[in-house]
Amino acid sequence: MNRVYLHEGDLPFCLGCGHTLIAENVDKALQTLNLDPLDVILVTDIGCHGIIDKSFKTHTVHGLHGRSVALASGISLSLNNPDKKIIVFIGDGGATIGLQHLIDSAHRNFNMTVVLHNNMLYGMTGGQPSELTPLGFKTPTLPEGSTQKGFDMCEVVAAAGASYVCRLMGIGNIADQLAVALGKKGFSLVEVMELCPSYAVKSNPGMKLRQVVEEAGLGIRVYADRDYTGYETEVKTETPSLIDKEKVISCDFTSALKSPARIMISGSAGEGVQAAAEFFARAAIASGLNVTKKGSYPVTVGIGFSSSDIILSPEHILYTGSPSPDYMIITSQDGLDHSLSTIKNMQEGFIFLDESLPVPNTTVPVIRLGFRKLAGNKNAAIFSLLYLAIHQKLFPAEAMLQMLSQSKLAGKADWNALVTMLP
Ligand SMILES: Cc1ncc(C[n+]2csc(CCOP(=O)(O)OP(=O)(O)O)c2C)c(N)n1
Ligand code: SF4
Repeated sequence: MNRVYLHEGDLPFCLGCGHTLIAENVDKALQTLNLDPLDVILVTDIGCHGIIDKSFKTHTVHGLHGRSVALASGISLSLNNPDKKIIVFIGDGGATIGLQHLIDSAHRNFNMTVVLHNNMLYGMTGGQPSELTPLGFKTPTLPEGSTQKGFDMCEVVAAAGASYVCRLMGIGNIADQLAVALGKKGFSLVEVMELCPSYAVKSNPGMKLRQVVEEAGLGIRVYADRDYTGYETEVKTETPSLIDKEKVISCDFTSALKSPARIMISGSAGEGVQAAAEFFARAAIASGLNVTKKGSYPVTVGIGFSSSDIILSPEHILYTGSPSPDYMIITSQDGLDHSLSTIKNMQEGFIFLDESLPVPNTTVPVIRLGFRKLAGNKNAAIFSLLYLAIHQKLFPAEAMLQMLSQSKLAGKADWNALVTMLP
């Protein structure tokens, strides 16, 4: 059978990995259901099974380890559309790390099919045991074999209230059984038993999958097949969009910027760095530019550094990373300490450094300015970005002054006067 939902070419798994059989059979099962690839949302998480994303032509969403069911629950609830098929790929490691998500989602009967890739160990990290590793099963980190019985995920999920639950052997053609689960309404789970040739087979020479499954007492059968009666939870259909609450920024200004400018500002927590970056980003948008802005600060938000990466571009921004900025602004010692490794990697660009700080070791030009002295500690970040906009001709100062005049920062400083103090 030709592939429809999977791209042509090799799949990313080791030779003989059960994940390949599952991916190929999911493709076949979807062909039976004849779904448009863009009506299918595949949600995966960390683990070997999750690296399949790029091979599927469907929508794909990749989450943290063990959280694919949680993500899929959100997608299922927000779409609330039975014509969209949500498929979750999860490993035995992820399924046990995120067990509560599975139980809750099955309990509420959210629309999705979970395909549990049970190779009985953590494949991606080198073969550690999971909570589904059977008694006596050896792994590279447990060469003496597991001393405890893995639990039966089908029993757990069936007991939680799923519409449909079954366990399959990951051998041969399993497309028809997968199609049955994929065709069910509500929460369905298919646990596919498989082996990881790289870690399980090496640790258990001569092992046969059927024998392992049988000795573990895991039934190859349907555990639940219930009529779907709807979500076991209230679904809000009239949830207002959070985006609608955002004020639309009108483009009242223009920018002469011809190519992307990557900016990093680093200062201290509590000195308005994030707010300054936000004003700067909004002013750039008001000048017709595309903008991305990211913030970085310790979890203890009131102490230590606070920094922001901003990209301005006349073109769409397809990559939001900014490993080496064109302009680095440093307004405090915390900011300097945090930025030293970035400064070390800067081969070109400019560093604008508050004059109170020592000059770091760098080949890049360093321009020392009195941001803190002229504007005060709390306004140094905004002042420095205002300076940058004007002196590097990124966009008109008026755009930022307008943003400031409309904010609660309007009366905090005489921004127009500060502009004239710039060297
Ligand atoms: C919360 C969390 N814990 C641990 C890890 C480290 N980690 C990455 S992959 C992995 C094992 C994946 O095993 P499994 O989910 O069974 O998938 P497989 O690789 O076997 O397909 C672990 C423990 C992580 N990324 N996130
Ligand atoms: S390490 Fe194991 S689970 Fe991962 S791709 Fe290779 S065979 Fe598959």
